[in-house]
Amino acid sequence: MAYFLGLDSSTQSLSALVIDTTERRVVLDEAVNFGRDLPSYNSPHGVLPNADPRVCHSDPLMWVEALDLLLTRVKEQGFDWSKVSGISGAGQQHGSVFLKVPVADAGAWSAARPLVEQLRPLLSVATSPMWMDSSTASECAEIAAAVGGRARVLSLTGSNPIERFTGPQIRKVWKTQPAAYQATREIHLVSSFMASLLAGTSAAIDLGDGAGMNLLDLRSGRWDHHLLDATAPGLSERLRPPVASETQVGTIARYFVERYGFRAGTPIIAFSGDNPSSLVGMGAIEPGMRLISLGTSDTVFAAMDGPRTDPNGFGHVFGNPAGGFMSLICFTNGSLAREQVAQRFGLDWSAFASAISETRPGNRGNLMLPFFSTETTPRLLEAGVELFGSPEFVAWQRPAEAVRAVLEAQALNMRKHSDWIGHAPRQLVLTGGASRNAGIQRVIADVFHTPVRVLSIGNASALGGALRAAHAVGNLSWGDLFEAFVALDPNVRVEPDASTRSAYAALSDAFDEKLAQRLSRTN
Ligand code: XUL
Repeated sequence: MAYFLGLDSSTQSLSALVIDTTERRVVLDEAVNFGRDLPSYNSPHGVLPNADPRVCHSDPLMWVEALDLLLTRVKEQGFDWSKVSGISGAGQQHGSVFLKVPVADAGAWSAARPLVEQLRPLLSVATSPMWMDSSTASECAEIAAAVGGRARVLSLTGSNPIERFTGPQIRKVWKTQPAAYQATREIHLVSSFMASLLAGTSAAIDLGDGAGMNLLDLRSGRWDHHLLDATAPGLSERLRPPVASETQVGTIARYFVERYGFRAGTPIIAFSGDNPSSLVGMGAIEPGMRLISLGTSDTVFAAMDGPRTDPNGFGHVFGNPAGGFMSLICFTNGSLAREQVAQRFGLDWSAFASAISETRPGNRGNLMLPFFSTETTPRLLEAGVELFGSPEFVAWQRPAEAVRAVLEAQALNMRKHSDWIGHAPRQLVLTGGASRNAGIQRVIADVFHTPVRVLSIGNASALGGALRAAHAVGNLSWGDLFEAFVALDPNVRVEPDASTRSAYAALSDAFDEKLAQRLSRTN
């Protein structure tokens, strides 16, 4: 029997998934929801409220407390943590944690006190900027100017300077909290921070997640010194060199052995970003599959042969944890936008799905620009929802049409901005909470004119962590692991309806026109 644990510290929850590679089955799938289970952090969706809608931070102590809570809860259910032979995992991308003492110097955690108490004094910056933040436009411009322009940053790092990326966020900390930056000796991504907690030592950032910082030279796999210098003084001393994703970054800290019964010496493999981890969890490490993750953010991604960049400048190149690269386009207005529409009309998710069968593809021309928050694709630094069409629709009096409108606009926006990835995909594979919603599956299949499938296991990011641990520690081949754990759900096979083509061609033109008007007005 061999058990491998994958953790996923995402925007709204921390989840744990354990696979048994001998019996070829998932033996544990459990999560802590930050809003519900840790209400004292005042972050119902994992993000702290802020008067400025562009500023999105989270309390890193919430992530620490969630780890203890999750491990305790699972232990109380009778699960035997000593069976786990290797651990890896993932974190929401781009978020940063600033420490005044490196974990390597402080990580001999005492098992007598909760981890959160031991972490609190180590933080040099109280709150962590996270991926929903869009407050660093001037820092992006400054970094670009210092290294010779945006195109230079794009060709080196695979992404334009992007507001939510870690480099511009670090620069903002340096500018706005100089004393705190001076006191900082170690900067982590959420992924390397979680790995460091478990290992009780400073875990390096992996190439998958490190590529989301505007600091990594994609081709050499090293931090680029011009970018480090352009971002903040002394940054190279505060970041460990990045490592390949299969690197062992430590073994489990005594704290977890004594408190939860983990086996001493259990290897910890570098954590990665949630999207790179999902690429593994969806069995898509070779080019050819097109994936859509419907979570707090919606993302479209695929493994790619070489680091090819988005000509429109919205997409990214990240490291593929199995080697090579992946493309990714992130849409900030994902599940929270869908939730806003559902809440407005008091709809549950099944009513949300039924709304699709009650309305017609193309929505009789009714159209929404669904930017409930600022958006990264396309880049919109002002939030704002706009409705166009019949007076009743525009007055929010048509619940079913509003549901269709948000889903159609999201799908049109995804299609429009993911064309550059390459050949038309044979099928789209969905993951994430919303991927099980039949209405969403139907709209995506029709808008992309492509068959839609979903995976049997919903949490691709945590599964990716478990598979990476099994590959690195258990020496199991990707092929065997994917055969055992990555299966398309045989019951979901949504074929596109050819009769919707003309309706969507018209709606797509209208969407392009309204979006162009909006962009020229606001940017
Ligand atoms: C990707 C991105 C989001 C977060 C969500 O670039 O910003 O998908 O990783 O957790």
